[in-house]
Formats: sequence, C-alpha cells, structure tokens
Amino acid sequence: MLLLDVLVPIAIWSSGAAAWSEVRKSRALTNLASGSRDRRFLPIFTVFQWGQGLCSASSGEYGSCQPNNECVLRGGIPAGPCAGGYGTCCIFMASCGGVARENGTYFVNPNHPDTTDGTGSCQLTVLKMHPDICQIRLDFDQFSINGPEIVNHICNNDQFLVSGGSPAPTICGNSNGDHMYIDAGMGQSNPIILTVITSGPSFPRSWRVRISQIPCGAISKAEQGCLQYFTGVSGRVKSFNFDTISGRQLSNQDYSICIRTERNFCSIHYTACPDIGRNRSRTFTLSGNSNSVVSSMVGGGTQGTPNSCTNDWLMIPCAKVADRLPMASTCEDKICGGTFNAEVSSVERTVVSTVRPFRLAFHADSIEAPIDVDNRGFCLDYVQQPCTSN
Ligand SMILES: [Ca+2]
Repeated sequence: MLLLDVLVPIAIWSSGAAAWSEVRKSRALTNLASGSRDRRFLPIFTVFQWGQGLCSASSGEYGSCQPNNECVLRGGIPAGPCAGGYGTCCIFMASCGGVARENGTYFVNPNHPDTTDGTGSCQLTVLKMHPDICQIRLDFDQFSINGPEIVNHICNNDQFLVSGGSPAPTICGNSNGDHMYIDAGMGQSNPIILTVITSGPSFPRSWRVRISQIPCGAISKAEQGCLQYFTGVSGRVKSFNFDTISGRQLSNQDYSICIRTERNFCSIHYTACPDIGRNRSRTFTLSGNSNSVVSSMVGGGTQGTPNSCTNDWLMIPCAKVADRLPMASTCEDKICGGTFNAEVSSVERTVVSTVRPFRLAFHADSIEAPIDVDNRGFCLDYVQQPCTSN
C-alpha cells in the first residue's frame, strides 16, 4: 500500500504537506528510538514512506522529499530543501549505460542540461523497483534529436527505441510533452531498455525523459493496449514529431491512443488543432502533397480506390460529422488526406464518435514519396460529450 503512496499525483503534494509532516514526526521518533544503525536495515517500504511527497527542483525536475543522507545512499541528487528544510528534494537521473530502478528517474542526454552532438548508442536499463510494477510511463519532458529523412520520413539518422516491453514505435525529431506507456509484464520480468541511437549529421540533441513505474493495481494505470493514455474531459492528442512548420509525420507507426471515458460522458468530439497564422491549416496532413489543398479521405477501400485510406490513416471508430442535422446514417472508421473531416471534403469539420472506450489508432506505412509530400501528422483537440437522456 505504501508503494502506491509514492505514485500519487503531484497535485496531492500541496495538500499532503501536513500529512508528510506527521510522517516526519513519527519517523523522527522512531529514529531516536532505534538509532541510525537499524535504519540501514529498514525494509524498503519504510524508506518510501519518507518519499510520499513529490517536490520539484529549480531545474524543473520532480523528485521526492526525503532525508538528505537517504537520497545520497540511494544514488539520488539532493536538489534543495523541502518540507520546511527537514528533507531534501531527491532527484534521480541516469544517462548512457545507466540503470533506472527508482520511480521518477530521468533519462537524460550526456552533458545534460547542455546538448550533446556525439554519435553512437546511448542505452538505459529500466528495472522494476518491485515485482508488482506492471507499466512504465515515459514522459518526454524535453526531447529533441535529429528528425526523419525527408523523402519517406523514416527515422534513420537518430532513433529512440524501447525494447523489452510491449511494442512501441521508433520515434525521432521533436516530441516535447509527449508520453508513452510500456507494458512491463507481470512479476520480475526482463528489464525494459531505452536506447537513443545518434548518427549522421551534426545536431544539438537533448532529452529528459521521466520514467514512472506504475503498480499493477494503480488507478493511474493505462488501459490495455494503449501506447498513449489521456484522462480528463478535454485535451489534445498529436502524433510524434508533430509541428505544423518543421515537423514531419513519422513513418512506420502503428499504435493506439486511449482516452479514459469520464463518468457520465457518452461520446467524444475531435477537432483539428488551430494552426495559428496560416490561412490553410496543416494540423491534419496524413496523405497527399501538403503544400497544396488536399481534401479529407475516408474509409479503407482497396489499393488505388480514390479518396480512401490505404497507406496512412487515423482510425476513429464510427466517425461522423458532429453537427450535421440530421446525423448521417453511415459512418467511417479511417480518416486520412489533408483535411480533417469524417466525409470527403476540403472543409474541416468537428467529428464525433460514440464508440466506447474512446480510442484512436494511428497507422503510417514506410512510404511517403512521391504521393505524400511534407505531411505533418495530426493534432486534434478532443472534448467528451455528456450523456443525454434520450
Ligand atoms: Ca503520409
């Protein structure tokens, strides 16, 4: 149970300060009674009790508040006082060749926080801190490596790879703020390996990826089969390396994005993100030449069927235009092209899906040129819609 305390959302820390203070007092009494010799032999869960408060360092990393000497003993970096000076905000960081065995360890580039420009392979081994860890969440706080090549958008200069867990797409380029969930299996399974391969042209690379270890019974655990998992009534989903100006849709992608169905919400609306300062949005450009107007394309069809999605697509179960009255009697599962709409059109529309749980699947094959040019990928804002009585 104490293991879960380490993983409580950050928001609880502010209200948890008083609780931590109570723990601190009781621990201080225990320490007085038992002496420092015994403390070295306390079971690991007792140590975690100190760390139930999350804290943040001035450099932006999150850590756990714990006694300075325990932080150092566990290989952490004391990053400043917390809990009224009683503890230190303990940050865990690892880079090439390192091992991450603490919840919240950051995988950073060599020279962090400066950039690195070497070529080679940088590997981090993630070990479960407890057999009851089922998932690993990677938060790309900061992530910038060389992007894909410009013809077929394949990550063959730099690559970020995850191995040892559930399949994850190879990514490259910029993915600040993105995340991934990796299934780590049950029990003491094999480690998960994170690898950044850097090769080719000189580039100022930098990354800071936070690794959270999620217990099998945690409410924060993602639903099965979801590479990305979002909670909340509204939010934004986007493909990796998305940027309307310089991003390129990555090839060889195949994964699911899940959105937790919030209580009393029955359907979901998706709208292409705004593309500020442009008269033609590029926030949904999966196929065609994105340097000119490309209509939406829908449905699977067979190879060569006009206006259908046979190479790259976003799957939205039974998607319909949201504000058409009366509502269309048919729906589509795949959308691609250069305009976001559940019908073939060159005008963007909001799309609705009533299939629960709310899920999207993104597929991109290994070919872009010559048909697909300068595709950016997708960025969609979603808003869950309340259930109505009728
Ligand atoms: Ca494409």
